[in-house]
Amino acid sequence: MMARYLITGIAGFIGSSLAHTLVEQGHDVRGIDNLSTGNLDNLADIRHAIDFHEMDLQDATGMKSACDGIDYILHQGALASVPRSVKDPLTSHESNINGTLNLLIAARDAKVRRIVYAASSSAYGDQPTQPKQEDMLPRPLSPYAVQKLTCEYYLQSFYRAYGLEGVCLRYFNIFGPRQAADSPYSGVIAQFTFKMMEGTAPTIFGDGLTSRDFNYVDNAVSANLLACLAPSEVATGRVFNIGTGKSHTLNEVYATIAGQLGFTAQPIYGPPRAGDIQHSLADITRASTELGYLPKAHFHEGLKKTVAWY
Ligand code: UD2
Repeated sequence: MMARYLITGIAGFIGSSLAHTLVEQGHDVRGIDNLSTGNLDNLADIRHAIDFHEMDLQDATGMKSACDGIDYILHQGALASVPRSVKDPLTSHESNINGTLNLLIAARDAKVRRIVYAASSSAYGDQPTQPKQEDMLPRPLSPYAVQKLTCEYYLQSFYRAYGLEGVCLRYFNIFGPRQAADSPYSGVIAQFTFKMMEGTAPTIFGDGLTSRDFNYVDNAVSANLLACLAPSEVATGRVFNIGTGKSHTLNEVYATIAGQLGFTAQPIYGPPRAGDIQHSLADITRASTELGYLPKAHFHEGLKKTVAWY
């Protein structure tokens, strides 16, 4: 059945990927973005098929009209990045927490059926046990992790207090085409690819053995669609890890991209970044068994498509 979707952060990396899939499937797509980090180029080929509004999440009147008549909200809009939040915690707080709260109030008043939230694996912080399971105690290390975790709690409280259905997807390092590459706050795969294509050796922060559960964007898109359609008793008020169950080190990522591009220079090693976690790996049992989530796109094939896109 066709449904009406609102995507926040629609001009960003994951938001625009969601928009392409939903438009292809024939759904009604409305999208908002304040274009602070998003880019309308990401929507160029589907711009005619979506109802786009340049708008900030903190604009209460704007959120009211954005939520009007919507079935599902896919809330991707945020000032992402751990180091950005370390540098300027207040600005990212305003965008990530105040913006989300403002959206939740509008969604509640508009009687939106369900909101699916882009939560973050950073919530686990320096929790030492691997792989990460949703029931582990969160130990956030950065302002960004605190902000993303706070909004999970806000979603849960809006369900309990007002009956607004919310599902939290804890994304583990999503990568793929359309991820911005030209900022120091971009994801590592995008930055490494961009720099090597320019002929500059990227910097690896730390010893190169830092590892992440890198998850290709198509898997995150499918998780969002499953989260909208899952029965309420399974999904609502709950948190799901959206990773792959496998991790790769930064040295491996560097070598793989370099191999694909024929880039021969050795990496530069720098000190670890403040707020960084050493290892991150998802246990995806809950999402698999309860949402039917299956990360079909694998790391190497995803990396090939990503490098080819830039
Ligand atoms: C965090 C979250 C992720 C998502 C993301 C949004 C964790 C484990 N993951 O990603 O789920 O919410 O934030 O922004 O918290 N690095 C380099 N060289 C560079 C750039 C990065 O070595 O030029 C390192 C960086 O220090 C880190 C790793 O690469 O150890 C990954 O960094 P990232 O910024 O791509 O993602 P991360 O893990 O902060």
